[in-house]
Amino acid sequence: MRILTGLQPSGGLTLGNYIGAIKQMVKYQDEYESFIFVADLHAITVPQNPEELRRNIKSLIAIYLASGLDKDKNTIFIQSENIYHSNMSWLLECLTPYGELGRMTQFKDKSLKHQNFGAGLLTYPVLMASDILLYDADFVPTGVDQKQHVELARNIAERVNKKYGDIFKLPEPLIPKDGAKICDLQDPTKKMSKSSENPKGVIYLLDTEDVIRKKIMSAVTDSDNEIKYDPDTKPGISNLINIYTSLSGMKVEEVVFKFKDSNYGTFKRIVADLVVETLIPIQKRYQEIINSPELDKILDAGRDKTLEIARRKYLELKDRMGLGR
Ligand code: ATP
Ligand code: LTN
Repeated sequence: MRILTGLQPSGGLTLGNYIGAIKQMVKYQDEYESFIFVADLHAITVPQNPEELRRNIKSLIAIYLASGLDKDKNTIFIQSENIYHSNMSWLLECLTPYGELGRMTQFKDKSLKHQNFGAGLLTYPVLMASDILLYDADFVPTGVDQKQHVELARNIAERVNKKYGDIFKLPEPLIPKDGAKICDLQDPTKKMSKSSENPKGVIYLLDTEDVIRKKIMSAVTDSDNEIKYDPDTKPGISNLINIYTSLSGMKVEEVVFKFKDSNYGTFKRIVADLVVETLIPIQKRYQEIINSPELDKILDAGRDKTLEIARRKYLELKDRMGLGR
């Protein structure tokens, strides 16, 4: 079985991205044939600074590797280095009803946030469908926010298969059942997000140990000083329990039982220790990888392998549609 997934290189990955996306990829590499990429073409659907974008692309690859993605178990590549993603996207755009794209919730949200946005913001999910369908992915690991896009990819595949014969495999989203949503430390009713306005509520994967500890120690909690899991009435402490649970591999009930007699200060310190213990080794490996020639070798191999696979799929649809000679 094959999976394919990617993140956008929009800078400053958070502990939420690590727990919700990267840690899952590391788990899946032992269960599936994995294609992992950097969605840089998706990133330009909103304005980007070119130097910053290039730095973020490389940085994301180094984060993948430093977090434990094994180059021998995954095909790792950069989306824009494979021309067939955008070529395929054009073919699929012409086969996708305009109205269907306007109904995507992400488009509705993002088009309100940005002024004078480009047409790419609307066609974004078709490019995502191309990413998925080019590789016959069985499953697409992703957050709930992307479920609608994976469903669109499946609809596109069904439609194309009906019209031109069996070309595409029908993909399914793979959403972790126990996957906790990590919340902002200053506003625990909100998702921890890299585009947050208040960096104090967000743990960035490359934050120093000192900064990580300070942010966790000043996380907003309630005043009853009782370690209990109740996201509705105790969102702050429940968020810290979620962080501890996700990083330790323990169950929520086990964590609550273990710390039932601790006060908030002690529990925060223990959560901070675990976050530091998790992130510092990743940061060390990141520093070793970011400027190593190994990185280029991995990306060259990923590009060459995916060009071969994607080319075949693209030519198949192009041919069946009657394009070219
Ligand atoms: P933005 O601020 O640009 O919306 P983001 O940090 O919210 O970005 P995305 O780039 O939308 O993150 O997320 C990539 C993937 O990371 C998501 O599909 C989801 O799986 C995961 N993810 C992001 N934030 C969290 C979070 N707070 N908790 C759990 N998973 C998360
Ligand atoms: N839209 C996704 C990134 C993404 C993706 C994909 C994920 C682009 N193409 C294909 C899975 C499969 C996001 O913003 N998280």
